This record gives sequence, structure tokens and C-alpha cells, in this order.
Amino acid sequence: MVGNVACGKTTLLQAMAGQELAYKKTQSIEVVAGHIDSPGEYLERRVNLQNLLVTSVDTDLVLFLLDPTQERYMYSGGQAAAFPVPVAGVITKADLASPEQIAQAKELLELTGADPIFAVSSFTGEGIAELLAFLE
Ligand SMILES: Nc1nc2c(ncn2[C@@H]2O[C@H](COP(=O)(O)OP(=O)(O)O)[C@@H](O)[C@H]2O)c(=O)[nH]1
Ligand SMILES: [Mg+2]
Repeated sequence: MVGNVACGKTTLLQAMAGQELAYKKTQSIEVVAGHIDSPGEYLERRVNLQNLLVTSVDTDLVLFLLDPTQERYMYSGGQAAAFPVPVAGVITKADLASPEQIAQAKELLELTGADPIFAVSSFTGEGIAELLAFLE
């Protein structure tokens, strides 16, 4: 799970694992039910980017998450190609976002090279089954 601070990484892992949604600040790389959560600072603070690349070596797939309601865009064009494994995209908080925000988030994730791209809400459960089926 890669994405800005508060984009919804930890909550999505809880939703995917069928756990109760409970806020918890992610301070370091954590393993949750076979998935790796990462702090948003690893994407936002460029000196930490290497941590994401090194950690991804032990994974099958990386998910780039994007909160369509946030203004900050911290990905680089083509960034998915820097990872040694496939990268898919996840638009989070679909319950909060307008159709225009979701369309823009999709375009921005496409610029990173992430493919395919899902739109989910951890709160309503929208899109979670599709994402889980893809991961399976
Ligand atoms: N409305 C809504 N809020 C969400 C959703 N997912 C996460 N949030 C909220 O966004 C905030 C940050 O979520 P968190 O999972 O901790 O983000 P992280 O920093 O990327 O791990 C919390 O207040 C969550 O309750 C969602 O699908 N819908
Ligand atoms: Mg977190």
C-alpha cells in the first residue's frame, strides 16, 4: 500500500480483512493479514522513497492509492516503472468524491503507469469485492 498521509491505506486494509474500521497512525512498515502497509511519509518525503522500493521487492504487487478529495499529488509520471513488481491503482473514499474528482484521480493514477485502476470506499464497501477478486 503506497499513498499520501490520510489517503486511506490503513482503513482499506482493515476493510479488505473484514476488520472493524479503527483509526491508527501508521509509523513504520507494518504487515496486516499478508498485506504491507506503509506510512504516507514514505511517499511524501522524497528521501524515504527508497524504503518503498526496497520493501516492494518482497511483494507480488504494489497498490498506488489516491484520495480524490486531496489536492496534494505526490506521484511522478511513470513512477510505477520504478518498482520491480506490477503496480495497480486504487482511488479511495469513493463515497466522498464527486464523479469529476474520481475521473481526475483516474487520469492522475494512469499517469503513474498503474494498471488496472479501481475505485473503492472502505466505508460503504463499494469496489472492495472487485479489488479482492483482482488480488486473488
Ligand atoms: N469517507 C471515507 N473516509 C475514509 C475512507 N477511508 C479512510 N477514510 C478516513 O480517512 C482518514 C485517514 O485514513 P487512514 O486509513 O488512516 O489513512 P492512511 O494514512 O493512508 O493510512 C481517516 O479519518 C479515515 O476514517 C473512506 O473510504 N471513506
Ligand atoms: Mg496508515
